[in-house]
Amino acid sequence: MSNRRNFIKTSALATVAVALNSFTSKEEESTSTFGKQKAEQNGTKPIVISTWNFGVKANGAAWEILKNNGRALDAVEAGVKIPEGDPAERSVGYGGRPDRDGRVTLDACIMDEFSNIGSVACLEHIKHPIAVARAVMEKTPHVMLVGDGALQFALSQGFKKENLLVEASEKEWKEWLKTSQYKPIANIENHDTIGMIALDSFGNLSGACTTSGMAYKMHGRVGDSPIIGAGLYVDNEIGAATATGHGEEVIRIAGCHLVVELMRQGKSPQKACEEAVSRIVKLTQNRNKNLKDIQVGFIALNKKGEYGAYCVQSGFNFAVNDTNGNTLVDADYFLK
Ligand code: SD4
Repeated sequence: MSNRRNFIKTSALATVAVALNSFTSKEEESTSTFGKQKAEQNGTKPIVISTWNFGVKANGAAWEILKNNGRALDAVEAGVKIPEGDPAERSVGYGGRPDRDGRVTLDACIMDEFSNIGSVACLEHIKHPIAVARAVMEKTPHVMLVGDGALQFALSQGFKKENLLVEASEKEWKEWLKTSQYKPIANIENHDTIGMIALDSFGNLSGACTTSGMAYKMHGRVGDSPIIGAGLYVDNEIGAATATGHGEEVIRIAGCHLVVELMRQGKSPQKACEEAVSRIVKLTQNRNKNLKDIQVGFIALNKKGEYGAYCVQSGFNFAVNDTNGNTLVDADYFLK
């Protein structure tokens, strides 16, 4: 009996080992494919765009990689890690506002030029959820891990368990508990999700998106940001898009996939973002909801390095870094 148990245990371990080996070779394969593309560097001018004010600093980190002929995937990961690691940024990573139970739960996803994808949702105690999302992409046969499972995986990969609730966020949360009024506010202080999309000098696109989500959300609530197709989408033949704002509305229209598909149909990044926002406007009106209570912003980039952005109401901005420098731009909006 015990022999049989040992056999089962050993063969289960052997299966895991084989599976892990096959992931490693998948990863190596994609790296070497990229290596081939490196040899075929095509003179594309790199560009990176990202959401909100903190996009400027984040773009700076991404640009360091892009300008040295690095890969867009590495650039977007390095870029979004800047606000993730900054405790003064209170809506992403370390320092993010907690849910209504006082728990900081993080959502993130990443997508590369080969359509490899990785995502984590409702992840606690890990400062850089984007790096865990990348590990999900590169080291597991899955595309998404959530909650405790995501944390266990992160710890197994050597990520450090940390307290992410900073004093200022805890103080605000305790104030909020006095009324416990739940009205998700996005866009009020220019500091929400960071979504970043980039085109490298090999003509390849990648994207990353990371957030602590809506402050004081229900525990376990997941928004659009870790959902491939909603908060982020990349198609290396066409373009990339990422979103910020009320995640429920972005998920409802599978927002970023829609933006990329509109670009596939020939729309410019600007027109594609406008049409996705008009879809949200229409569905909000059909459902008799007040548009004034909603903010969603999209940014998009195509294969030629053209970009665009659009949102429901004023207040959304994004940062663009290319060979001309790094600038913050106010996005055009629907509710005038
Ligand atoms: C979410 N989209 O969790 C995120 C939050 C955000 O501007 O971007 N707020 O729904």
